[in-house]
Amino acid sequence: MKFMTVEIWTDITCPWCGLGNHQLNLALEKFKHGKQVAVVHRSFQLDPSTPEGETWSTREFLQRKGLPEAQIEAMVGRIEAMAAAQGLSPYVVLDNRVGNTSRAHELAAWARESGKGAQIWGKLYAAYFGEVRSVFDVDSLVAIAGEVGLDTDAAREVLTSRRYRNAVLADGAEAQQLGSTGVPFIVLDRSFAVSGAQPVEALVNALEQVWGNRTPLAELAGASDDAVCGPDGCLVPQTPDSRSAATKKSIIGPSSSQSGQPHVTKLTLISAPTCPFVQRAVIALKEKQVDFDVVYVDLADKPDWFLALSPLGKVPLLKVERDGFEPAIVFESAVILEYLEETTSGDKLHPQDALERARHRSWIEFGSQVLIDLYRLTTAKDEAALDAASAAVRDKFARLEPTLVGPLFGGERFSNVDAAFAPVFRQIDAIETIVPTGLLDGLPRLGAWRWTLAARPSVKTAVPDDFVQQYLGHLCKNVSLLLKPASSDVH
Ligand SMILES: N[C@@H](CCC(=O)N[C@@H](CS)C(=O)NCC(=O)O)C(=O)O
Repeated sequence: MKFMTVEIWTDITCPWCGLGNHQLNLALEKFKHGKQVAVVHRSFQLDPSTPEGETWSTREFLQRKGLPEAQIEAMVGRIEAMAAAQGLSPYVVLDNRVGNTSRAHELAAWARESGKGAQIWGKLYAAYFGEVRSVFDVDSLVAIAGEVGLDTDAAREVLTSRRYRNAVLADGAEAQQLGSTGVPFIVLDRSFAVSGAQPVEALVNALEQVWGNRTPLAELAGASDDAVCGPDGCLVPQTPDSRSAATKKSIIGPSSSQSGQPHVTKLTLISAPTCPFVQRAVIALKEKQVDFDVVYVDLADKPDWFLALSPLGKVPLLKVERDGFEPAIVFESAVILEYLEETTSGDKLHPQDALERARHRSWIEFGSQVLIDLYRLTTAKDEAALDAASAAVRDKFARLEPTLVGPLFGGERFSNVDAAFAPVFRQIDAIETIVPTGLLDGLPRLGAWRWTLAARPSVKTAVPDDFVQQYLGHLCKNVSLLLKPASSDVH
């Protein structure tokens, strides 16, 4: 099953961006493989140096740039008319306010990690251009987060801690590396770039071309990048009709094999931020120092393209793009580990000896069962279920204890079994920030292994830095009995 990644870089108060984002959504509805497209929203701040904490009337802002009133009215009138023609009405550009958009981007970067990138960007544009609401201050942004179903306390923490500031800057830097000077900037499968808010038909055309042709594309005639906002302001075509239905082309990297030898060119891990099975693959990729991209999905609201790709409706999925081949999907975490071991360079994470290797595979499967027991433990609805799940985990840990060599599973070398169990201990660590579990009591080798894994850089960086908050948030939402201090004597 094929699928395509579409990345869109935009700013928030940029009028072409709201329109470009909307036109991309319309194009994906028209594109016959739209359900097989993963859209990744990325940040591009047109003027990161704008002072924070202040806003200005957009009209005055444009006047201060030296634009005559009549020109401003004509320019904005045309943008508003084009927006209205696409169903965006009201679309208030001039009687609005501008300011530093960093915080709104930080909120969006965080929401992307929860699989809510499309929702938050849609809501930010609707709030700003449609309802003339502020997208600059913490309280307004927290309210917007709540309206797309994000946890408002967590959103406030993200906005006040500024933890996502660097992620926003990194997004912008990446767009520049890819050749963007303004936004909106849309990149299809990292092989074709569309600059400016292009008409829906042009976007559908570009999607079809990239879908059907993964070799470098011929230059399309009549390139138009005039519906674009840059650091110095927004350009407007003379008339809407003067804009060509063609798209600007830019090949970012080679997409066909020169040698005829198949080899991995790009790996994308389709993930959820707290999934322990996903972490196994992330840890292995980091241990092997293999580059990869991450696309998050919201498992509570699985997108159609994901359901089309995932035979079991689960993450992780590994999308593998090789020169000269259709992209392929590998599913099941243990199989992904095997595939990485066989195809990537970097440290080997399986033993050389066939019997030892088979033993390691057996213990990885055992680790999957422990994760299932832990899931039962954290979702138990009554004391009996809680006791049974707790006993199942402790029994399995007791069986594991004598097989551990230490400090890692098989000795000094990191292996796939370590990658498989690190997420088990991470979940226990998170739970134990609230209640003791006693799951590792009396198991000194497992205890030492747990801390060795927790200190490992590949393990530490395998999750978003608010993992504990997100994971415990899920447990609280499910009213986990485990988190009730009254039940802590059971485990
Ligand atoms: N056996 C699978 C388990 C993967 C799994 O359970 N993933 C969970 C998230 S951690 C999932 O996608 N659940 C969604 C669902 O079951 O609807 C593997 O090892 O990859």
